[in-house]
Amino acid sequence: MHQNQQKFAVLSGGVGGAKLVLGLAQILPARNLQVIANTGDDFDHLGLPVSPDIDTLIYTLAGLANPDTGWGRHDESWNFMAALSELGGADWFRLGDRDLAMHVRRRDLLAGGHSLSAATRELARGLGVQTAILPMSDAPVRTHIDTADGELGFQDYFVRLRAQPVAQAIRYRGADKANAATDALTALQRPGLTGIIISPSNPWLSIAPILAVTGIESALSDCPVPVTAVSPIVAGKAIKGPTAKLMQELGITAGVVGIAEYYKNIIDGLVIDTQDAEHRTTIERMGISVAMTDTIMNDLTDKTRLAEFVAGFTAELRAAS
Ligand code: FO1
Repeated sequence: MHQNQQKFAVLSGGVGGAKLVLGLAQILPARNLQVIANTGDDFDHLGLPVSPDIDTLIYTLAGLANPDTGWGRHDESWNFMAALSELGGADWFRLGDRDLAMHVRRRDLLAGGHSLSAATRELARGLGVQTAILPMSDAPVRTHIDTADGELGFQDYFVRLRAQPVAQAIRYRGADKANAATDALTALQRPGLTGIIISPSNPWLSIAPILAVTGIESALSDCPVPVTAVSPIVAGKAIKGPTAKLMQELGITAGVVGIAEYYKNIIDGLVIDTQDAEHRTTIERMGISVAMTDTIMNDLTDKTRLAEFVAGFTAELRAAS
């Protein structure tokens, strides 16, 4: 099937996931790409509703993302943070002057009665983003980390404490009471869908919260189309910094086999890097189809190429099903 008839729903969280979404946005018309965003990283900070993974998707697709950090904007200034710091305010979570507008406007929209889905639609539209960015739920879900120092909110743990505390467990607070957002569920049940793609986000931090939301995992298993995941880990590493430490502390085997183990009841296909060719048979024995390519995304060409590869592989699985 020609690329521009292909339709995909994508699950994405974090910086890594947004890279593949940008690649997919290069090859698919906006109406054929719908992204279900993790909201487990969300938190209220300085009285503002911050939704990092939604904003990373909006900024990335708007061409505004900070290329070095992956979060926040590249055209940023920091006067607000400097002034807040002078006043003894919390400056551990860096809110740029332009980024601040995003959180203030989201708070206005939510206070005005908009759902998170509707507010996100409004914010994305304001920045010229055509692709649908769909929060996994309009109810609050919060990723918490159990540590020896007690239970911490994700941003407290990950940013304020620089992921130093030793992690004992990850919890997705509120997920069992949260229903999948209507738009997100509709995207997973869309007629004519070629497949569902799970972006190369960290499964335990960025995809698990989405799957924990009531209705999402069953929508994936009920869907008649293939589900393809892209491994965020290459040769046991490639996840930068604290996340690798967190996985280790949780006793989660890093590497593509750990990824396959985690997803094995949910996915039909897994895209791994050629550097992990030795693990192909082990993963295929789990009943997962494996495709291999260079999965490292440094520039837009890489992102577009990987998007074409993943879309093509998923279309093949669809044709074979
Ligand atoms: N990550 C940091 O490591 N330090 C920060 O100061 C920081 C600020 C920030 C502000 C807005 C936003 O949308 C994201 C921000 N992030 C920051 C990233 C955030 O912690 C995300 O949750 C991670 O990128 C994981 O998805």
